[in-house]
Amino acid sequence: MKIIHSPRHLGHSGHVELMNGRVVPAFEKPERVAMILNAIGERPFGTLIEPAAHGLDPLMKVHDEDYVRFLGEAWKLWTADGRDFPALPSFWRAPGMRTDIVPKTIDGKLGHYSFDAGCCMVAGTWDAVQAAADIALTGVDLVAGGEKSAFSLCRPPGHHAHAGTMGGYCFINNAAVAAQSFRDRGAARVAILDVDYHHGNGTQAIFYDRPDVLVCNIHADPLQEFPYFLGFADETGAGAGEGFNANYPLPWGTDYTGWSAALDAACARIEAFGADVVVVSLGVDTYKEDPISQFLLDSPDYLKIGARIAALARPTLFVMEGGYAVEAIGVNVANTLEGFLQR
Ligand code: OKP
Ligand code: ZN
Repeated sequence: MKIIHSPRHLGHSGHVELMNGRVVPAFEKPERVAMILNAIGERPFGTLIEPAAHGLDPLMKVHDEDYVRFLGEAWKLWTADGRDFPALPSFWRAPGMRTDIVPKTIDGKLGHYSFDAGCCMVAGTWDAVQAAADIALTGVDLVAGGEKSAFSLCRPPGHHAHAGTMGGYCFINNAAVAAQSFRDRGAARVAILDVDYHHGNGTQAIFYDRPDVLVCNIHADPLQEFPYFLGFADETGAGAGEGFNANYPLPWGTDYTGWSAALDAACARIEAFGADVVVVSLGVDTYKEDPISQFLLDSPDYLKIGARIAALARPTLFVMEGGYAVEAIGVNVANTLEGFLQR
């Protein structure tokens, strides 16, 4: 299996987030990728390759043009105001306020284009974000070109990003960009299987009214967990997309027994859909020691997850999302890929 990676993610570092009301170093940090590369390097299945540049057009097929432009200029606008520290949004709309206004100044724009304070920006953020999208698109090149599978080692992650909104550490929705690219290269039916601990609200929203991309999400119940305001079981799609979105919310404390029942249900859904290709939003923050999560999966469970996904017997692109237990993230990702390849 080819693993697509770029050192350009290293530019997205030194950023912060809000945790329990305090500013803390971001959990979504460069060490995550280093640990994954270490673990993969110790096993025989991976060939590391660099992404090819694909430009911004494939991003704008799932994102708004003005949003992509904003991401590209945000750091310049922030520093033009004399600030030499990381940029963080802290103002948002409430229901009832104007939605038809895009503020002219950077603080207003940061609020307009985000839904939380989870997307801190530094000088290298935009370059890292573009590299991650190229990593996803290079994975599509490989799988659309006939490889059975590939692993796009994206960082930052993407599944919380909406068409015009960043949030939850995510700027560009790498999995959505990949799914759209598969469609554009002739796949009639694309399934996205999101196994990250958090609901992939952005991915759901992007494809919500479309019948050509089935989105299945297994995640912590939003009544208890981020992103709180989307990801419930009664969200099944809209219009032509009715029936093509499936959510499997699970309570805090879910172990592999409960989690794998949802995986089986999601896989049955993907089989019934007749997916030509599967994009896996691979988060391993379901791990029992994850510092921001409340599920109880253990490292050997990821071998079984990989094997179950392989049993779908479809071309498969793994796209990296979350996982914050740095000491175990590598083993958990490598186990998933190994379980997939051994089946
Ligand atoms: C991104 B991905 C802690 C509060 C939660 C958002 C979590 C984003 C997870 N500061 N912040 O789905 O792994
Ligand atoms: Zn997550």
